[in-house]
Amino acid sequence: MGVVNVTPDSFSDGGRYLDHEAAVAHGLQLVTEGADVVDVGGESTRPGAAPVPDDEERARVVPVVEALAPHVRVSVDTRTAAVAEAAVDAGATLVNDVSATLHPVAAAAGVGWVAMHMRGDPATMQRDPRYRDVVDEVGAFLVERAEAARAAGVGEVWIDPGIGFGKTTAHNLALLARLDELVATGWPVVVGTSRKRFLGQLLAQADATSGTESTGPHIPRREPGGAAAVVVPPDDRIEGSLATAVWSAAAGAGMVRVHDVAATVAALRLPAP
Ligand code: HH2
Repeated sequence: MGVVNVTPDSFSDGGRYLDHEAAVAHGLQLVTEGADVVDVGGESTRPGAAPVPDDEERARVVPVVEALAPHVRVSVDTRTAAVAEAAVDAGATLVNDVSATLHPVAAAAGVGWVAMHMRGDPATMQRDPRYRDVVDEVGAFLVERAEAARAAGVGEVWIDPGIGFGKTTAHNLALLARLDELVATGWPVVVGTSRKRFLGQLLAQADATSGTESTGPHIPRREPGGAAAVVVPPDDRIEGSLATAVWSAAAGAGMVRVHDVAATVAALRLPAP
């Protein structure tokens, strides 16, 4: 699944594809690079992001979905029923739902649904998230959501642990380390680690440990807003994105949601050892 963010403020590509032509061209480029699904979103869900009015989100997403749908399977990345419905009318056949509440829309429209786990909402989710056992809690939540969707009549249901959505780096790593437990639920699994902040943190740490901090391969920087952490910026997180995509696929995930489609497809095509 390749990502097209039609937003001014997404964490890794905000503003690059807000323009209609640029968004469509990027989506088509991802198809030539090997994406099976293109995920079109009109609202950033990065930590601290403010909600976008429904009309605005719909106006961003629908024309891009319409233009891409004849060429590739399109999913709509939204947590708003009206936007999901409009995108399905425009040709989307998968609702990628970070709120895990829109299964009635998918059931009524006869399309697929991705249920993602998020703790709280984007505005507040990274304020001290805590779990007793993150893998057990996320897994139980997703299975309950998937069963509700199946009971409501959704034929194609995916579950997604929601890497970075109300989770610390340790939580994200636990979910990846024990991804096989989510796979063992029998529901097909989607994973989205691409360019996420925890990778920026881990890459900066790895460079520091190997003594290459000042000479590369990455250039870490202090995060904006006076935050104390030093991280590798989003465009420079490719190694972490690829390593975790390959790891996820090897653990049994059926789909990975990525920005760097060509590199991910090449990495996933490597013969298994
Ligand atoms: N992550 C993001 C958005 N949508 N959907 C699923 N199913 N899984 C994810 O992990 C996931 C998602 C966040 O990434 P991005 O779209 O690049 O950024 P932003 O939310 O800032 O637009």
